[in-house]
Amino acid sequence: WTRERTLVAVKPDGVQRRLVGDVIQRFERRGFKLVGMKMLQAPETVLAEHYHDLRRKPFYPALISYMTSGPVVAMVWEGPNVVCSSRAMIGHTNSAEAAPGTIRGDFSVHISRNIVHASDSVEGAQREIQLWFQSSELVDWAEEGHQSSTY
Ligand code: YYY
Ligand code: MG
Repeated sequence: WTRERTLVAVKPDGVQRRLVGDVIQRFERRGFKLVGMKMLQAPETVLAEHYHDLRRKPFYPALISYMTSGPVVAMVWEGPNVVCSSRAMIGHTNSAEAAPGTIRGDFSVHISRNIVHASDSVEGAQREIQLWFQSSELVDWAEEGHQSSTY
């Protein structure tokens, strides 16, 4: 068993629309474990690295300006299959195609204002967690044993 973690971030539109609590609640109720969280104005250097693969896309300048338009809430969640499950919970990249019940499908209609980020692979998650968090900012807390999420 290896511990799986992923990076989830509520984007500036999610913060503006007071959806931070709803996003956290969905991950908590699913049974995932919150091991890191902070609010910050995302530095352009971090975003450039975070979205490095998209740097040549036509929407890239708009994406960076959106992501710097206000604070984000970055989180690290841990649990079995958390990378894949998180992607299912946030829904399709294009909100217009996102299923009801997903975060994007419940709160967003446009790809350029899609509320939330989640890493798309285990390797990507490790890279993104290191990019957004110092290891000292991650908390390795023990579960009591009566949590539904104990694994
Ligand atoms: O991982 P995910 O956020 O679902 O999509 P990516 O393909 O990684 O793109 C990152 C980000 O870029 C997406 O959440 C919105 C934005 N974007 C866009 O504005 N227009 C596109 N055609 C594709 C992506
Ligand atoms: Mg992505």
